[in-house]
Amino acid sequence: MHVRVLYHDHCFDGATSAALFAECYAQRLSPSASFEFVGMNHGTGDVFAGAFSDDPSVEHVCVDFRYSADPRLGWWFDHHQSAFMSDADAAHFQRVQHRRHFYDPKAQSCSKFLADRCHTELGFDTAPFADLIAWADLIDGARFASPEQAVMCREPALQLMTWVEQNRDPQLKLRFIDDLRRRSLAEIAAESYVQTALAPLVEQRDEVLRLLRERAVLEAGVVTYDVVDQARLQVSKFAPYFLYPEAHYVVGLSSLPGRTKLSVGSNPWRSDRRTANIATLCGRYGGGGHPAVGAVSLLPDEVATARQYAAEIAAVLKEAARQEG
Ligand SMILES: [Mn+2]
Repeated sequence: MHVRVLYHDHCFDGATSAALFAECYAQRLSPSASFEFVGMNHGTGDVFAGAFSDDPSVEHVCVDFRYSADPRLGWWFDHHQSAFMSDADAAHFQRVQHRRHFYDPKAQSCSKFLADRCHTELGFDTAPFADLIAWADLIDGARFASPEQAVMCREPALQLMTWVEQNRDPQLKLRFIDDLRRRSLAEIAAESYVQTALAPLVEQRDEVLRLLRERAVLEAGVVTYDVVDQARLQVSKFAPYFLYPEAHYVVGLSSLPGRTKLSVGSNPWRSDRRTANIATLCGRYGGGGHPAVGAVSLLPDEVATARQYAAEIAAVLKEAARQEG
């Protein structure tokens, strides 16, 4: 049997889900199975174009990625809220009741959900992968212990999370999934293919922190920063809380390709305290997001407008922070 594994690309949970399923398949279903791995990316149009083979000897599995009504989809595991691209797809999933299609939008990670299902359904021994599964669950749920853990990413699993999100080398994607099946996270993170790629990312992170130390200001519970003059500087949404762990909210301005971005967030380590609805607040300015984090995108030449919006939003959030105490 040849198994084609479609998995969520550029994502630690996606790579881990792919490795766990392949390992389960080889151990419990077919020791002689061969595998190929195809990274899948969300987007508009038919994202499954070319993903399914007409060869009847190929078994298809899709992990940590959206549903396809294609009858060739043999196995499916997902936990994304946005798993169904249309009502027709959702209705198809409900109607077919496929015994090898598994979906739980309440699962924090696909890795843990898949491992649990493979244990129950196929008797897969997940114990050797307990560390990997626990880290995938923490990472996909963004349950970082502290801003320092989220920003510095010192633990091997978090180094590998950073690596997998930026890697674009197709051969190394396969090597990484293979490594996840047989080696510890510490062993993989120490590999030169990982450390070489991480070095420039660590430099960029330090550059962001240096700039934020100069420019980010905490006032009345709200951190504001403006790095619009730094082209394409990506500020991690956790970095402001690393500098100001007590902050209630963050309002930041940056320049990304083709847009001026106004980022608005609430402190994820103090989510119990949040009273402002950031999706609603950003919505007033043509943006959107979630109750806890959102953004407004403007054109590259609308910096003055963006600064005006940022000041207004910061004022609303300072009042919210004042009442939160
Ligand atoms: Mn996931």
